Amino acid sequence: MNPLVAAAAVQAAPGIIDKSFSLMKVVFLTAITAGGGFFIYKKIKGNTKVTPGNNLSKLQISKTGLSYSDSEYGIMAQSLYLAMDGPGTDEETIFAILQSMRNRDDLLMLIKAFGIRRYGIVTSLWFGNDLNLVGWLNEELGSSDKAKVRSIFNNLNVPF
Ligand SMILES: [Ca+2]
Repeated sequence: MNPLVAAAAVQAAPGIIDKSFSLMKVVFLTAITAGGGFFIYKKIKGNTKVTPGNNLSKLQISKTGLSYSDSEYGIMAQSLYLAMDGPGTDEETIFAILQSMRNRDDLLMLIKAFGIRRYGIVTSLWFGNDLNLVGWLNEELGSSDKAKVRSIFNNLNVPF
């Protein structure tokens, strides 16, 4: 059940239990049920794809050709996170950042700076999966945008 529908149903029902507590409980249980189902689905579906960032500590990056500073990769990674976390997707920001990657090492640094972040259903704080940048992009983007990202990655000799 949609949490909002559940909340409305609880609010409409007369009860001896404190309504706000009851409402919180229903929303929480709905979230657990939905989150649990999603988690199990993801576990069954699996993530067998080998992408850079699956093993961040082994990512070989030559620092000599980098176009940006460490903190700039950090800021860009955080901007990507904010463009994807929560409802909706800010595709414009995602592509602006990805297109500013000039070489393979730039993109690998961005992937490393993004690291592994919890991807949730509603926000990153809710139940979800730990994913790298490639995993996040795959969750957030539609098929035509994924194709665009794939060509950016592949042009820089990075699998997607
Ligand atoms: Ca989102």
